[in-house]
Amino acid sequence: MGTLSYLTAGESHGPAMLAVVSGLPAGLTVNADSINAELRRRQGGYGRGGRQRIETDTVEFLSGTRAGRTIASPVAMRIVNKDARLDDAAKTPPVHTPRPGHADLAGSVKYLTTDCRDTLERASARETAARVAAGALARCVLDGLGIRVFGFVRSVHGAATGVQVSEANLAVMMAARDASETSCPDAAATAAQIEAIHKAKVEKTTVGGVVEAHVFGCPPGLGSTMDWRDRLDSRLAAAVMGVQAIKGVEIGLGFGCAGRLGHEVHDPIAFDAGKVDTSTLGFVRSSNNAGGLEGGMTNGAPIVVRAAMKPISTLLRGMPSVNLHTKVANTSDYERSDICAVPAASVVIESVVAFEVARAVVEKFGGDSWPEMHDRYQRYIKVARMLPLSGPVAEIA
Ligand code: EPS
Repeated sequence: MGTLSYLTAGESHGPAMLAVVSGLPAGLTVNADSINAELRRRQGGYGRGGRQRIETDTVEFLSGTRAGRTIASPVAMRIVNKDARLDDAAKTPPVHTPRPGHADLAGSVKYLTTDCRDTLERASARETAARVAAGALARCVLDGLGIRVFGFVRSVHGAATGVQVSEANLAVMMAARDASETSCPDAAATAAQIEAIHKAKVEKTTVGGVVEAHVFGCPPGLGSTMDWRDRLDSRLAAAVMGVQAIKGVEIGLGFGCAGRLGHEVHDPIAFDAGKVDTSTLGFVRSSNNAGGLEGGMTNGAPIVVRAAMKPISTLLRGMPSVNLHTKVANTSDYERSDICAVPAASVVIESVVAFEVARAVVEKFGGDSWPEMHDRYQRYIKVARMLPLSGPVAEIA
């Protein structure tokens, strides 16, 4: 068995979005309802355009499961696009004036065409529906080990919340986030964010923001420091940066580390015998500036990932651009779009982070079936708590 991985396929106005997840162990209970709940969350949020009133994203399993459980083969999932019209030239006309900020110009030159639609249909953030399905499926592994992932909106166009999310207040934060139209667990910040989005709409422009994901319950040692490709922080950064419209990624204190002294940045280590049953295995920290990752590996503290989303590049007011046929200055084309998709991005970030953590779990513990993987996880925790070891691991465990 190799690694956990996934592939997505589908165009925004093609027949469907697809995700194929390979590398899951056999015997894992999969729940379409929990995947659909995440898909619903991704479709929501103040500032979304008319498309979300057309679509009702739900997942169909096409392979890899039997009677609600994985059978180790690749799991193919389909999300049907109700607004499918890609081959109808009248309904999806060519786009000749690229939108600054979108994939239109670079993609058209790259693929030697003047019709930006060939690229924009795949570049569209509609594709993130498939990524959320993949992440929600991978979460079945995390759920089985008590690892919880929580994503939320930190700010929209500067309207920010200062809330501190912790394992202790997670249920309260989750309820507050789910009650917020901007997925922000702070009612006052939500109101300011709604106002910022509304103002952008009136001004025929768009707004971006900052999203955050926290992962609670990871055992120490997920990821690796031995090869840069296996560092969990590098994989998380790549996965998050790979989401449409993301322009910056931070782990923990992130860019804030650069201006501080060493003793102000690094999280002091202490041992608390009363906390050996937690994910820290007793190695407690008074701060978490590292964002739960040291040397590319989890250290038992919560993982904290933050990302900056640029404002959506489809603007009702248009932007200065050039017609690719005539090379004459033109205002960029406008198609129905969103004013703000930061709340949706918080669900996407949560999903891609969950997938990378699940991948690290599968790589560390391995096993062809879920009972085998779970057993290996428990043995590892048991042995790690016994450090220093007094004999070969096989005898101890
Ligand atoms: C998008 C344009 C809009 C967004 C879309 C991303 O689609 P449409 O042109 O059909 O209105 O709504 O996002 C989604 C459809 C989605 O489900 O997130 C773009 O150009 O990136």
